[in-house]
Amino acid sequence: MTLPLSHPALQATDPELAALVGAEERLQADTLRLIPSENYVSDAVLEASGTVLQNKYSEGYPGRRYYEGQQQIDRVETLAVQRAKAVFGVEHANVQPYSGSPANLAAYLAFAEPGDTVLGMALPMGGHLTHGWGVSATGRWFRGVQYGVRPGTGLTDLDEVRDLALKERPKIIFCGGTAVPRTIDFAAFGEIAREAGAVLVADIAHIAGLVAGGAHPSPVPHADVISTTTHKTLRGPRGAMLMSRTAHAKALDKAVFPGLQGGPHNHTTAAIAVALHEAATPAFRSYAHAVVANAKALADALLARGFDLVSGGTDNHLVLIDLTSKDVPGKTAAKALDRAGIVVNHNTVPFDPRKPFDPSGIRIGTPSLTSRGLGTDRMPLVAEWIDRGVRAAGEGDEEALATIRTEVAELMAAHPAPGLPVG
Ligand code: DSN
Repeated sequence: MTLPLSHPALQATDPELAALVGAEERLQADTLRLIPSENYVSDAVLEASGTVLQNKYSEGYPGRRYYEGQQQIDRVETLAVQRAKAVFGVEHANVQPYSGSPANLAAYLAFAEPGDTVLGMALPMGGHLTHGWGVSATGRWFRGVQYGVRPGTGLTDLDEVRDLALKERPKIIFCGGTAVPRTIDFAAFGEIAREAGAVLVADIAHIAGLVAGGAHPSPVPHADVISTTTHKTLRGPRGAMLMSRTAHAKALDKAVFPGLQGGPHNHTTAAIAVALHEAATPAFRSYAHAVVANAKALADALLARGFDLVSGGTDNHLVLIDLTSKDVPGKTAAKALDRAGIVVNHNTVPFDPRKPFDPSGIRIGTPSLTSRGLGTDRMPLVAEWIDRGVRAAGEGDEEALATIRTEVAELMAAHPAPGLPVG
């Protein structure tokens, strides 16, 4: 294996680990990565997250720390906060949450007491574990009430949301999720939350980059709180942010620190600042729109090949394929596609008769392939590979999968990924 020259110290100190990193770089370079929550960060984001900012402890907030020596750290965090406020048009931003789940937990800590009712989309319908789903601490320590989608259309049932909100009077309503292929109606959720006297938390983790780039409507001014990770369509490091109006700033900040976390990960804060700097550029705007155009083109090409898509298509970066009519379970398809160099995840579909660990669907998305410069003209080919891969999965045809893998690697070689030292 050729190790990348950019990790000489790692190679000298720990060749075993360096080899694993090198192999992962190769894998990310050679494969068609369709997991909608993944992406490729830029070289600048990667560099920022590997700096000496790693060495600092800085519990507290800029100007109010429990440690000295914060001259530069305060500036870094202030820069990230200012950029988040500008990119998303919000009054307040907290860039310290370690990731999406702690960010959402902070919202609970700020606005609810244990045992209180919260309303969120059910996980099998496309929601997130931390929106009150039973196996999560949020579903064990709070009373999670869940809404879903309409059986016929696969679209969020806003009538059900309103009925549940008025009946259950939740302290918090979550909108957003992990498998929502359509535009989230933040205005409607905002109205329901106001009517029910609940705090609306818009979890935009999946679509943050689309919101930043103007390719999805913004939750501002409808949501009281906006929660997001920074590493999905936003193309930043693994981290998260909470944003709100000034009125909620104190409660959220207190919930993040000292409520839930200790020292912020300053190297991540720096990389978030860089990602937000990139997200403010016209190039990122084009990227966000290209992600959506690619997803629509891919959905159309899959429909043309007889695939069933939850909600019939997509408005964003994500496509949820129901493989029931293909008679291939989601996990079998996902594993076969992986062997063909196409990386997806198995996923439940709404009203799935199968078990979550071996569900009926696969979830795909276009953030990563768009970061590599693939355009709508390539989506019919991607759909063809998925079609051939799923068929091969059903027939146990390993040769067909190996052929696709060669074709995928060839196309990927022509589209080098940002942040990777190998082409
Ligand atoms: N697990 C993430 C996703 O893949 O959507 C959400 O937390």
